[in-house]
Amino acid sequence: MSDIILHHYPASPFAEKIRCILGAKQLAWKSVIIPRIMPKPDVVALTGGYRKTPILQIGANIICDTALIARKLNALAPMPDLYPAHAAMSAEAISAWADAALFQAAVPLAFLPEVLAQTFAGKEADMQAFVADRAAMRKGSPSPRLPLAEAKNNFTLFINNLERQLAISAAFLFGNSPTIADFSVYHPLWFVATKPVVGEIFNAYPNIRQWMANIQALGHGHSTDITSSEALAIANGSTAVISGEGSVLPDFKPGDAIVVAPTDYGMDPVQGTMLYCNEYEVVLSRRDERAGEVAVHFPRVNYAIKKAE
Ligand SMILES: N[C@@H](CCC(=O)N[C@@H](CS)C(=O)NCC(=O)O)C(=O)O
Repeated sequence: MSDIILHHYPASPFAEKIRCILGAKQLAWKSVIIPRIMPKPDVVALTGGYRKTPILQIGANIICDTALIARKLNALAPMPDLYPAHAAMSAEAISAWADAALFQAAVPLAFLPEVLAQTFAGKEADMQAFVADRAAMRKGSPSPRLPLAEAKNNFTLFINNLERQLAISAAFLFGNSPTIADFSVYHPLWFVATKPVVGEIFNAYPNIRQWMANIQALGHGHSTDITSSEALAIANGSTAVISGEGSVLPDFKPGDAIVVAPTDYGMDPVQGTMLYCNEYEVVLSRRDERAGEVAVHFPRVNYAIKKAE
């Protein structure tokens, strides 16, 4: 099998979700540090337009969105099982809720102007560029950013519940082994906990701190740095592995020209030829001058598939 390559940047919470899963599974991986704002020419060369962080590359297979990345990593390294039968519905439901509602509540806290000023060490122009980039990414989104008072309220409510539940939990949310729910709840909390001043909120939550320490103890696996040019060359020198066939959608079939886009925010469309579509993922093939022929994978949930015009 080709190497696992994660395209990410250190401050990204969704990337932290995947780094922790790589740790839980003790995987070796290659790390490509990408820009945190547009333009991201080397990311877009691989994805065809999708710009969110992180993306996973395995040879010429490009996997977008942590919901699908986690599922792929679980298939590659089944232990610990992120989707055990005893939590099959609950862990996935909590994961989807945390990646959306909990993350939405965390963002305004982690992006408070005084926190951003420290994050960007007073570099006003960089901070402005970041704020403008995120505003552009959310343009037209059906889930606009929460007002601060609402975000604070919701975040506190959520972590109060978590603190109560963890008081009678084992090491992780569903027992002694972590599931997808742990990693999805962890990353928005990590986002806030690692920020100056707002991070102090967790001083009053000893059970959450212990649970976060349990996840941190899993580590991030074993990573080696490579450049984005090296990653592009790997994609170009590889042939995509196609592990599915057919289409579960009556109106679409393999070979159709399609456009896939997220439905929540950062809704940049990606065009290509459908390779296959099942209940978990839609996979399209596209060609890029530098990346060559790649297979780009998207989850079905939170993504729209249309016919290309
Ligand atoms: N549903 C996506 C969400 C990813 C996401 O929102 N990532 C943030 C960073 S943590 C992002 O893309 N921000 C804009 C950027 O990095 O360009 C996933 O699960 O991967």
